Amino acid sequence: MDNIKILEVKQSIFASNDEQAAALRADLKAKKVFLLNLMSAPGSGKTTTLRRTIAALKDELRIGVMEADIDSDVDARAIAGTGAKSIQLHTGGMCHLDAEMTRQGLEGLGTGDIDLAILENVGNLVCPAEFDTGAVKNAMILSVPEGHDKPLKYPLMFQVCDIVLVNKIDVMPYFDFDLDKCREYVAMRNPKAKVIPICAKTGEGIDEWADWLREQVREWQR
Ligand SMILES: Nc1nc2c(ncn2[C@@H]2O[C@H](COP(=O)(O)OP(=O)(O)OP(=O)(O)O)[C@@H](O)[C@H]2O)c(=O)[nH]1
Ligand SMILES: [Mg+2]
Repeated sequence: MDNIKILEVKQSIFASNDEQAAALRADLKAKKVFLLNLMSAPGSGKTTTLRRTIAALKDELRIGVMEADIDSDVDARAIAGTGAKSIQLHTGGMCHLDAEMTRQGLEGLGTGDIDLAILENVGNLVCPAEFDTGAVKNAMILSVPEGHDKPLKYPLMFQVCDIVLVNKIDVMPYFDFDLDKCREYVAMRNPKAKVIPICAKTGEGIDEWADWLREQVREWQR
């Protein structure tokens, strides 16, 4: 396999993050590139879901993925295995990406030949929610073993997300995970957030998620 490109991205200390995020979004709009920010706790299934998402959409959309981690290149390698363009971003120990770091990542990825750029943010339910990356939409994954009460404990993450994927529904019989309660708690934090149960392992629910994402990209490019 080809060597994976690894980029050390640096946090901005100059301008306000919100201003930089707004400028990045405007630039992406002009270029007709849709940026999705995907967040979750470590191990909830971001990379596995992205592999499924790429398989579902790669014939219709040109996709590039930025894998952000504190160290290693395992996720970018996993994405490269799908044939999609990928780059590994190292955050120098930071547990999130800000808009400037995301801009550096997009520059390293190259957006001239993609419709959909996806940022797999650092696995964490707190810091990533606090920084607007410049993404058009925010998505998060809550996996069944984490429990249905997470919207109560990490309110901001659920407030900033447009869509919540409830992953690992194949292991539902082994956990006391109440999907109705989960939907209720997500709605308490964010009545507009869409909730889709999925199983990245088997592909269940991925079509509904891919349909939603395809529609968002088309709308942005119109
Ligand atoms: N049973 C089951 N396991 C899953 C599912 N999705 C992912 N996994 C497993 O969960 C583990 C973590 O999945 P990843 O996709 O690496 O999760 P991640 O969120 O990208 O992890 P980090 O990047 O380390 O935060 C792996 O062992 C996956 O095989 C699922 O739907 N069901
Ligand atoms: Mg991952």
